[in-house]
Amino acid sequence: MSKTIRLTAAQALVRYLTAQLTESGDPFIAGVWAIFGHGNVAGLGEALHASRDAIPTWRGHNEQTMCHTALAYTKQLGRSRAMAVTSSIGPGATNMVTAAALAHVNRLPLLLIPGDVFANRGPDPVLQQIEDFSDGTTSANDCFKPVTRYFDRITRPEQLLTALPRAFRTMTDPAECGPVCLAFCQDVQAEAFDWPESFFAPRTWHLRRQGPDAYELSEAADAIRAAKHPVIVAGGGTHYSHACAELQAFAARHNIPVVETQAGKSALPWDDALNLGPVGVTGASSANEACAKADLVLGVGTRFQDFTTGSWALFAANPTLISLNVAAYDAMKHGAMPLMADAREGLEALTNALGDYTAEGPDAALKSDWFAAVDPLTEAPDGDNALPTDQQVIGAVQRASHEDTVVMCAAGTMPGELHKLWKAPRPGAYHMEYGFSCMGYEIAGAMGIKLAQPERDVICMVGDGSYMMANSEMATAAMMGVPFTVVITDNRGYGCINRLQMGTGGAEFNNLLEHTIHSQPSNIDFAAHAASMGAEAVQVNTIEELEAALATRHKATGPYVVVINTDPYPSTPHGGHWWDVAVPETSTRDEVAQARKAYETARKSQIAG
Ligand SMILES: Cc1ncc(C[n+]2csc(CCOP(=O)(O)OP(=O)(O)O)c2C)c(N)n1
Ligand SMILES: [Mg+2]
Repeated sequence: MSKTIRLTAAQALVRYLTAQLTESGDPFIAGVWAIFGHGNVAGLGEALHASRDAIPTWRGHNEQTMCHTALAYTKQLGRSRAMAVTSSIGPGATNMVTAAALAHVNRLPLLLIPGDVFANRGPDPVLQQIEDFSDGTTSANDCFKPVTRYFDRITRPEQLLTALPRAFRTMTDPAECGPVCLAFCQDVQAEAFDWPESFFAPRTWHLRRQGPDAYELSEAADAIRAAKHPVIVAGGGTHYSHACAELQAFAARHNIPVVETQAGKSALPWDDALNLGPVGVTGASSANEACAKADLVLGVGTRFQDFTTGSWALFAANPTLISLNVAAYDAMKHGAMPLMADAREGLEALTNALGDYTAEGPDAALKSDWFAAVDPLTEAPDGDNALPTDQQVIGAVQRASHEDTVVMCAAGTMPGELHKLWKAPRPGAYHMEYGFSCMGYEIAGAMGIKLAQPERDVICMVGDGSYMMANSEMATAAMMGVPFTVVITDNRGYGCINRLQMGTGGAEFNNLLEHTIHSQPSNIDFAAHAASMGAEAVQVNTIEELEAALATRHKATGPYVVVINTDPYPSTPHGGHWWDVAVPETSTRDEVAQARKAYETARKSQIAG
């Protein structure tokens, strides 16, 4: 008989977490974000307290945003480490469902441990229990099933012997990576069991690097050799595979231009001659023109989401499409020739197979024309009294940035504008959550990035709308002394959606605060609000004042917030590509009828799946 140790299920779970290591010897789970309630305070809470020297427990203010912090942390580290988040049952648990979906879309590891109802059903219905009239096994946590890669409900302690290794396998498997949910029945957390000691032996999780299949490799190499104007679309998988240097070398050796998705941006430095910039709906003319002419598109670690492909109207008619991706699902998308492999392994094998093949390379004028068109938009205005634009704000932040700056955002005007305009000097300098584009990721996410890379200068760009949706982790960052900069662009509403509404023929309605039903005009003092949570905060009125405020940001010991009012109407008119947003087929508005006509014409250029 192997030796056993008597622990509660919660104590066993925590002990197991501390024994799961990365290849560099760090615990894979860096810590646990926790908001306690009756569903986790007695069981898991006791276990986390007892192990507080081995694994930190942090207290946030909202279950969803605690997950955002955890997700930004792992995204910034290229998935090499992760965090866990625990909640009570009911609302605490369902608060995490949005974040689980965010993790699922972005293929990010996250260990969710919501409390669950009593397995023994003694007190049924326990406070916050959903009662399904026809299914006794349903609980609120079933909401996690479609948005996690692994779901389990722990109704007996010994189920952890299989559930925990499965959870870690999922979080560390490059192809299947995503959120896992161990819904932990609250009575079971407190039950004792005699665990084999071997279960808690330290285990190193190797991040598998899958090589390509010989047949797929030779097919892909033949297709590339036959191409004159190939283009590489660099996606987020390039970063997750830590393959940016290999991609740069591959592009250079074969003289193939690279365009970048939102998740892929910063794979190559912005000033590498082969980096033609951002691709797609929020892309540069340089990148999009190269794609329109490309006879072959090689996707590297991309999901080919609609912003990347211009809703599949961007690429030349029927280009050869190769998808180098670690997940078969993505490698086979949209009729692509699959090259299923880890990005780094795949590029290495491909370069060996291609030998001295070189493409014709990009037309250098594409890039210089692009910057000539957009650089003036980011310059400081000279002396006029107009409201600053978001583009001018980006210019000021860019001028204040350096090699170690990470600019981050998730939703609103800024993602599109930053994708077009931000000049990222090195991998990881641009952190955009655009898989779910989740308003409310920003402030909690900025904290996660700073926790992941304390040596970096983190700048969070956030609109007033996203700030209002979720800002309370600012107080956590102030309390924990996590310094980062927040630039709030206050255009008094949902500027980007207002423009989209106008672009689809709609009346300005219910987006800017002035176009809403109200009796008092909204007038939020964001600087005072942030200051009340312990941030250092300042309101500025001009780009010059913004630059002066940014220059002192390094002195702050916690969040440093700069608020600036901006004009909700201008966006960068250059570059970009059509995006499929369905316009009503019939309407009493002439503008809608006009927009519908343009929409029908544009749809004709979509490549069928
Ligand atoms: C959670 C969530 N709800 C709704 C949306 C849809 N949406 C995208 S951007 C946006 C408005 C963002 O407003 P703000 O942050 O002020 O940015 P602005 O465009 O005004 O600069 C909305 C409602 C979303 N992406 N996420
Ligand atoms: Mg706004």
